[in-house]
This record gives sequence, C-alpha cells and structure tokens, in this order.
Amino acid sequence: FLKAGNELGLVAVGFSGGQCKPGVDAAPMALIESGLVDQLKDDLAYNVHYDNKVHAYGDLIPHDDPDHRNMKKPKAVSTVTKQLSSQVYEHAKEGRFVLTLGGDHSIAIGTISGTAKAMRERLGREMAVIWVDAHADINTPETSDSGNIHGMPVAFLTGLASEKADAPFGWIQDNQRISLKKLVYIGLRDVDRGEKQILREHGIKAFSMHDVDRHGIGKVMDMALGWIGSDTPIHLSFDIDALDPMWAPSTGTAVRGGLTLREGDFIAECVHETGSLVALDLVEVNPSLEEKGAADTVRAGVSIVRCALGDTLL
Ligand code: B3U
Ligand code: MN
Ligand code: MN
Repeated sequence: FLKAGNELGLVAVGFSGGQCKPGVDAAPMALIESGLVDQLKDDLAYNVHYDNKVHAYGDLIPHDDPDHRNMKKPKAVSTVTKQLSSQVYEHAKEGRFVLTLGGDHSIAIGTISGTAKAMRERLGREMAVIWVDAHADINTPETSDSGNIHGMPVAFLTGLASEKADAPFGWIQDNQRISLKKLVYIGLRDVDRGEKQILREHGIKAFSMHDVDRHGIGKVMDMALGWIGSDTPIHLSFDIDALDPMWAPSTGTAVRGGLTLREGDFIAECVHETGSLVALDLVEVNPSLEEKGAADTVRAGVSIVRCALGDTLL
C-alpha cells in the first residue's frame, strides 16, 4: 500500500555544514563510485530516479552566517534542508522510495520533513522514524554544548525546538513534523545530559547498546517495530556511527562499543521486511577520516542500503 512498484528516488547530498569536519560531503560520491546505484538497478531491480548530481547547494549558502541561539551555520543548514525537503517531498509524493545519501545528519531535517508531509498527504498517516545512531541528535540549541546542528535535527523535527523567522528553520510547518511517540532510537551510547533529560521527560522509545546487549538485536527489533505498529510508514535514518568503529571508523564522532556490521544490516533487513519502509537516509560517512578504514566504512554503508532495500542472504 505504500510504494508504487519498485520506483526509487535518489538524492545525493554533499553537505557538511551541520558539523565542523570537512570530508563528509564526499561520501555520496564514494558510495556511488563503489557501485551502489548499479547494484540497486541490476541486483535489486529498482527503477532509479537520479539527477546524476551530488547537490552541494553552493548558490544557496550565505556568506554571512553568524551563530544564532548557539547554533553554528544556522542559515546554511536551514536553506539547504529547506531545499532538500522539497526534493524529497517531490519523490515521495509520487510514491517513490526515497534514498538520501549524506552528508552529515543535519540533512535529516530536510529528508524527514519532506517524507512526513508526503505521507500525510498521500496516505493520511503519521509517519514513524527509526533513528539508528550512537547519538540521540535531540539537543535543542540551548542544551547543545557543541552548537553543531547535526546534534539537533530531532529537536527541530519534533517541535521541541522551533523558530519564527524563515531562516533558520521557521519554514518547518506542522505537517512536516513527526510525533515524539512515533520516534524510536537504536544504538545509543553517547547521549548528552540535556538529551537524557528530554528522552526521559517525554517517554521517548530508545534502545541503547545496553538494551542490544541484554536482549539481543532480534528482540530489540521486535520491540521497536511493535512500538511503531503495522500500517505505519517508516523513515529509517541511519547514522553510520551507530556501527562500532571496528566496522565503520571513518566518521566524524566515532564511539566505541557499537553495533556489529551484521547487527546494522539486520536492523535494515527487519525494517525492510515490514513492507512499510518509505525512505532511508545514510549519513556521516567521512572517507577523509581514518583513511585506512574508509573503504570498509563505505562498504558498510553500501551494505546497509542494500539490506534496507530488500537484499537477502538466501
Ligand atoms: N551530542 C553531541 C555530539 C554529537 C551528536 N551527533 C554527533 N555527535 N555525531 C552534539 O554535538 O550535540
Ligand atoms: Mn546522527
Ligand atoms: Mn551519531
């Protein structure tokens, strides 16, 4: 009921302004050069709608972009995500699965706002989000120590943080937001104090690495998908730093004690199996960090995308 056949919209986003380390903007090209698009077409039989372009949004990015409410590069992130939101929306409203290759995780402000609006209009349903990450990315500008907006996307998407002026982020309308009740985290292990308070206060469903250790990833996925319920469109936002640095070292804020490669793939496989997955973001691959591990990190990213799109072991 969710997808129009095997149509897939691909958006490549070479944007790094949500954090301070250059190189994450090169990830879409690295992922595509490793053969991802051809695999989607040839192995998984998707009809791929791709403009053959890594979007950097250079013409949209303002030169004068002072900090605002402690946020770094607020106008840049806002204008890029606003544009991305409409690109993703255009794909999703046609019934295409939307695959977005980042870029840092601030781009999820664009992708999720785009799909959330399209799902409301197309299906009359509120979308769920599964956020796979070492971090909760739910800081408000006030709780953030870093001021990096890639640590804040969930706050803006849920309305915990908002702004009046169009830039930054005043453009986000209610129909582009998601409910805190329909948000599930997996893989958390580096959550700021203010974020922990937000998670507790709002009863947000979160499976940390402790939960993965205690129950195993199979049970965690049963619980996560049970919380969301069936007949709910799902947007999977996958930060490669959810994986242990052993498997994905080339990322901006690697945290030890993470998911194995198979656990990451398993999450993607389980979400695919629901038949309700409508969009996937793959973010925070930075091939210029820990360069010896860059090929492995890219390979892990490709694998997660393949699994989420229906690749099976047998
Ligand atoms: N919570 C910290 C660190 C962080 C968030 N996301 C990443 N790192 N990748 C922050 O900056 O908000
Ligand atoms: Mn993240
Ligand atoms: Mn992260």
